[in-house]
Amino acid sequence: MRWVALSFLLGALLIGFGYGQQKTPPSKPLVLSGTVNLVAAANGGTIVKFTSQLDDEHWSARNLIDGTVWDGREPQTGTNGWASKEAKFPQEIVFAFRNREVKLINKVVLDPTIPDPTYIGRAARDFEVWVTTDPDPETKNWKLVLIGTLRNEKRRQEFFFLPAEARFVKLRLLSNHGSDRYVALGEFEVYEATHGIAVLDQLIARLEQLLADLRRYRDQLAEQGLQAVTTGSEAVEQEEQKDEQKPKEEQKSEEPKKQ
Ligand SMILES: [Ca+2]
Repeated sequence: MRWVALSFLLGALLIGFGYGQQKTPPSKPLVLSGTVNLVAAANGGTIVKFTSQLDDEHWSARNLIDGTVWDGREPQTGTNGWASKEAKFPQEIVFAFRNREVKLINKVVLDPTIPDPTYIGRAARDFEVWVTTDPDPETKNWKLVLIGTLRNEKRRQEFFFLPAEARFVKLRLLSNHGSDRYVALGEFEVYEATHGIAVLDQLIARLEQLLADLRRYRDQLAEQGLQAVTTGSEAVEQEEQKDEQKPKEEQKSEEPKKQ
């Protein structure tokens, strides 16, 4: 099992480096993302402003960063999400990190999971992500970092972009999946770009361990191979001895026929 896991790890690493898919470019950059959702309310994230919300209770913009989505179970633990007042576009929501710090970010996750069935078409579809480092959220100095389209599916959908510094992140929704009532979204997440050198250090450490394991595996195989060869040659010798005896027996059995 250990070597199965090792082979899997090796394969995963090679694919990670792009060896496994040379013709099609990797969907994720080598620069990795952190695992802490910077805009989650639990992590100090806040909603700075928004263009509209359907109400301040069930469909509040706060629901975008509360760490839950509707799970369809009873009792329900997730919230509905956010919904706009009307199906008018664009709709914008501006987010900030803890203490309005500037962070280098490269990934967002949008989860269009809401109580409404997908065929009604209320979930968000086309969107843009804009950032600014300006201390004033009313600034006009925004930079576009991502243009994306969400599938009409109730699941988390990840989007990567080139690392960009941000004090505020603006989610700009351009359409839904057809409803003329409103546009809705279950959760919005933002992740920090992990420092490139730290990522490479981690990869080197993992590769060194992997190489050590592979050397041990090679030695083990060589040892087993040697045993197999030795055992094999003994078996061959026995077969050869049998073959040597066989013709004599055949000759013996053929002899009476000739008489
Ligand atoms: Ca939510």
